Amino acid sequence: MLSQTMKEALNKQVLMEAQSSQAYLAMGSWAEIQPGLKGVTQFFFRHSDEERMHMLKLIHYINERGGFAVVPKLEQPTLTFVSLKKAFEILFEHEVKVSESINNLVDIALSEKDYATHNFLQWYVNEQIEEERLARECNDKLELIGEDKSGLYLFDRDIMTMDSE
Ligand code: OFO
Repeated sequence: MLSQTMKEALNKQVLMEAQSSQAYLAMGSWAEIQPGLKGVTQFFFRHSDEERMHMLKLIHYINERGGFAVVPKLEQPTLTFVSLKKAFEILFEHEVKVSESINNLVDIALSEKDYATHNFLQWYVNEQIEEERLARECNDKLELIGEDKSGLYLFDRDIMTMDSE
């Protein structure tokens, strides 16, 4: 059985995952209308789907442990980006915030001796290591590429096979 504090904290994470999904959906929609970003477009849409899966996992867990998962109201995410680099910077910063939030949940689980939730959260801890690594890698590559169009062409091609799963 989840404590009230744990229920609220997990529901906040549901919101965060839903916001992540929306944010990456918006990045996908933006990328889709840019010339030559087919790979990046797929990457953002796929990433958005993954975030929805992260949210669903939490929803099921909360409900299975005697809580009630609240489907949150969402704000409109950022819709346009000055550059692809900027979009990836935002993505990386967002993932760092998500990791902090997961760590905070782990802290709560430990302080409450809620070992089931602690165990459940380990999947998210590992996932965040992967997501941060991937986002950092994309940012590093885009930094190297700069304004080089052939570099961007290769980045767009390679990102189709670079994913967190
Ligand atoms: Fe749910 O991992 Fe990204 O945000």
